[in-house]
Amino acid sequence: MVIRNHCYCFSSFITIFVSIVIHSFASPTLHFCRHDQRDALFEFMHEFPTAESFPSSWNKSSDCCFLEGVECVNKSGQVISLDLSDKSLNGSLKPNSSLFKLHYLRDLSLNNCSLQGEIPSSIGNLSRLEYLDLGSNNLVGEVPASIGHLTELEGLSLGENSLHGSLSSSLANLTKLTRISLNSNNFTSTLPSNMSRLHNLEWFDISENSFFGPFPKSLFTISSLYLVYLEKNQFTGPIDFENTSSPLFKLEDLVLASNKFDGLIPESISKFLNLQDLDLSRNNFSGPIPRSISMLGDLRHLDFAKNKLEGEVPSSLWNLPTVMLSHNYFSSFENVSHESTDIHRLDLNSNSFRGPFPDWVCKFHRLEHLDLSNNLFSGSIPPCLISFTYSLMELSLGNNNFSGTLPDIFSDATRLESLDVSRNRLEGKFPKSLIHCKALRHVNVGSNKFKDKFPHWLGSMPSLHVLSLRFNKFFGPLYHHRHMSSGFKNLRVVDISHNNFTGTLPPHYFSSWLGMTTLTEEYNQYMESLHGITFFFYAYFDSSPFVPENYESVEMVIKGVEMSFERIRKDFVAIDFSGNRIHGKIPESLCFLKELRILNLSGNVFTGVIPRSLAKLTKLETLDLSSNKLSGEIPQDLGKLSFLSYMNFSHNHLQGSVPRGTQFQNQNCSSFMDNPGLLGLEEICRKPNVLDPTSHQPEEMSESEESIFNWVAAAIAYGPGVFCGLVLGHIFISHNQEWFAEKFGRRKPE
Ligand SMILES: *[C@@H]1O[C@H](CO)[C@@H](O)[C@H](O)[C@H]1NC(C)=O
Ligand SMILES: *[C@@H]1O[C@H](CO)[C@@H](O)[C@H](O)[C@H]1NC(C)=O
Ligand SMILES: *[C@@H]1O[C@H](CO)[C@@H](O)[C@H](O)[C@H]1NC(C)=O
Ligand SMILES: *[C@@H]1O[C@H](CO)[C@@H](O)[C@H](O)[C@H]1NC(C)=O
Ligand SMILES: *[C@@H]1O[C@H](CO)[C@@H](O)[C@H](O)[C@H]1NC(C)=O
Ligand SMILES: *[C@@H]1O[C@H](CO)[C@@H](O)[C@H](O)[C@H]1NC(C)=O
Ligand SMILES: *[C@@H]1O[C@H](CO)[C@@H](O)[C@H](O)[C@H]1NC(C)=O
Ligand SMILES: *[C@@H]1O[C@H](CO)[C@@H](O)[C@H](O)[C@H]1NC(C)=O
Ligand SMILES: *[C@@H]1O[C@H](CO)[C@@H](O)[C@H](O)[C@H]1NC(C)=O
Ligand SMILES: *[C@@H]1O[C@H](CO)[C@@H](O)[C@H](O)[C@H]1NC(C)=O
Ligand SMILES: *[C@@H]1O[C@H](CO)[C@@H](O)[C@H](O)[C@H]1NC(C)=O
Ligand SMILES: CC(=O)N[C@H]1CO[C@H](CO)[C@@H](O)[C@@H]1O
Repeated sequence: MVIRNHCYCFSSFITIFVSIVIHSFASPTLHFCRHDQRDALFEFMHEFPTAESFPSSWNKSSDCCFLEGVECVNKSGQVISLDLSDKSLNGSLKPNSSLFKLHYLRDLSLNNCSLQGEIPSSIGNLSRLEYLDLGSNNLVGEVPASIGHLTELEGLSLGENSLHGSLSSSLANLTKLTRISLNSNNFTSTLPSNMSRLHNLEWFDISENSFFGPFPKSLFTISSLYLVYLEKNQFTGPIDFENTSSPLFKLEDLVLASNKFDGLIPESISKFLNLQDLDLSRNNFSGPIPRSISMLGDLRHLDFAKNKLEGEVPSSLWNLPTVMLSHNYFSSFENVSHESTDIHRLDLNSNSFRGPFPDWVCKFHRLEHLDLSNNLFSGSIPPCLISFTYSLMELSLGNNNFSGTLPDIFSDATRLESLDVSRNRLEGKFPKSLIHCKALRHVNVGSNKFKDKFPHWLGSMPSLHVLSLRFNKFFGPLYHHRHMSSGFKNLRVVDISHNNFTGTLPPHYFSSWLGMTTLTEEYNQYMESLHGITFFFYAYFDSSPFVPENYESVEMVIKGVEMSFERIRKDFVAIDFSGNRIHGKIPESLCFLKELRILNLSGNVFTGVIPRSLAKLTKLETLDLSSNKLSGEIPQDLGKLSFLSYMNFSHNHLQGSVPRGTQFQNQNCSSFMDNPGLLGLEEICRKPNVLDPTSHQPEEMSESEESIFNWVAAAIAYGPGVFCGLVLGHIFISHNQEWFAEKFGRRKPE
């Protein structure tokens, strides 16, 4: 993408100019500056509350032509350029500002100066301006019509402000303009109906506004055009380039994304022979991809995603580095015979492709991202994919009809970050060669028929954030003491529900899951200061969890409702172990996972009491412990969890009274049923309560919560059995003496 902050300053020129002058006339008595110009400059400076943020050279004993950011004409001493970009002026441009006395200005750049208020119409007095850059400020109001007086203007940059209203039709008078940047404002108007007078225009960026009306055809009669960004506006109707008289050789970027354009993509698009970036995504285009697209030999990035395009995908696209066609109605490909070495990203997600895996894809030796998910592909996944696994970063084949095994082809896939083969009919073993994929962040093989033991080695993947094995036939113990060093240090979302996992989970089971833990420096230091335990925690706490901008897609049951996430929210942290045969106690170490929002342990064979320390999970929104063999009371402290909007304790052996607190009182009666010893349900079960899973979306947490340090300190004060913390570490070491001795060459410290 092209850089959006256009600074029209001539700073390098100024530097050269100034140094030449200094070297030639080092005498301080030589003055170039005109007094009226100097006075205007200093008056302008004092119009701002933060006059001290002007460069330090701005003092009256300096020649005003040598002030930083100022440029004069040598002989006359007229100030022709003023560039104060990135200086925080923190004020407004007054209508009677002395700035407007600088009549000779050709170049005015006040980009990123924290300017507020409106652009005064006196700006029209600077009639010699060639470049005006007020780009990245907090300017409001409308652009004054007087801008039309600036007939010498070549560059106009007003992007990233809060300007609104209509664009003065006088703009079409500014025939010398080569660059217009009005991006990221609030303009709501149509464009001038005939812009062909702007016959020098090269750069036209009006993205992220509310411009509306038909496609600005007249723009494309300008043969100097180099870049057109219209994305994120409200333009409607069909596009066409018929009046584009001759081929436009210069246009390289055409971005029309996120408007309401419709109709066919015209064959005339091929008039832009040097086009490199063509983005028509998120519109309402229909019909096929025009065949003429093959004439665009320089095209590198083609994005037609989220339209209503259909038919066959022409094979000429396989020569482009990036092809994004997701969320359309494409149904077939033109066959590919040649090898393609250029294509890096192929996204065919959510179309209507059917039939066997398109194994000519195996000829794409540099493929980094392949997304075929949400189609109707069937048959097996071919082992020939191994031909590009060394470059592969993303493989998404989810929600098709693939069957057979997932070939064990990943031993070279050291760049692989995301593997999603969920919602197919794959069976057999989970591919062991994935152990080589140290870059893995996201593994989703849910809703298949994989039959294997739990892949413990995934725990050693340093970046693994999302793991879904749900609805398969995985079996055997979930925990094995020999694998305890496998930390799952960065896991944020784990769903292994509805398999056949067995065994117990030791109390420390979750203690290495740092990705779900609120880490603080104090916590680290505290753990290190505890003699003996230091080693154990040190081994895990050597790096803080890496939280990426977003995750790939995953499906989960949230608050009792199956949901599918295309992008997972950064703060979404969830554990679903439901529907297995795990027995024994609920591990106390859950209480470390302070970032946890969803916890589902239902449908297992957990026994013992509900750990009171769960009340430390202050971000918890969903807690499902139903259908286990839990006994004892529901900890009263859980009533204080103010975000806990969905909970289910049904089908256990719980007794005692249900905690007070609105979250409990608002639950459905069924959340507590089949616990014969449970008391205090009269209120809850009397009211007709329809659970609305969309309600109670929690707001952001305030930062007022206690730090984990205080909480661990409290754990010690309360003593064993109350919280985890220290006690947990102790339990861990005594359970794993052999491992500890082997790892650190010494016995458990007393
Ligand atoms: C004014 O700026 C010049 C540099 O341009 C500097 O040499 C001089 O010391 C400054 N004078 C004051 C009073 O700050
Ligand atoms: C300014 O004056 C210097 C010295 O006479 C000269 O070299 C330079 O070209 C002049 N610059 C302009 C822009 O006229
Ligand atoms: C804007 O200016 C400030 C200094 O006032 C600077 O720290 C910041 O990086 C600038 N922003 C951009 C986008 O250049
Ligand atoms: C800018 O000015 C406003 C008052 O107009 C003041 O509240 C704010 O602190 C100032 N900011 C800076 C960075 O000087
Ligand atoms: C702008 O020019 C008009 C006349 O040309 C004059 O009346 C006005 O004072 C000027 N404004 C400023 C701020 O210099
Ligand atoms: C500009 O006008 C304001 C009143 O609107 C006045 O207080 C100020 O002194 C004027 N400034 C100049 C430079 O004339
Ligand atoms: C455009 O320029 C013409 C003269 O060149 C002038 O008559 C007309 O008023 C201008 N239009 C606007 C909107 O400034
Ligand atoms: C647009 O303006 C140009 C000259 O400025 C003129 O030649 C052309 O006919 C106009 N087009 C339309 C559709 O009015
Ligand atoms: C396009 O060309 C046709 C015929 O030459 C003409 O009638 C029409 O006004 C033109 N449209 C634009 C927007 O220039
Ligand atoms: C897209 O076009 C269809 C007709 O093809 C129309 O029914 C639909 O409303 C349009 N959608 C938008 C968002 O403009
Ligand atoms: C789960 O595993 C047990 C053996 O451990 C087996 O008897 C049982 O049939 C399995 N259940 C399912 C649903 O596969
Ligand atoms: C589309 C858009 O963001 N419009 C905003 C433009 O700015 C005004 C305030 O200046 C807002 O009220 C609009 O919502």
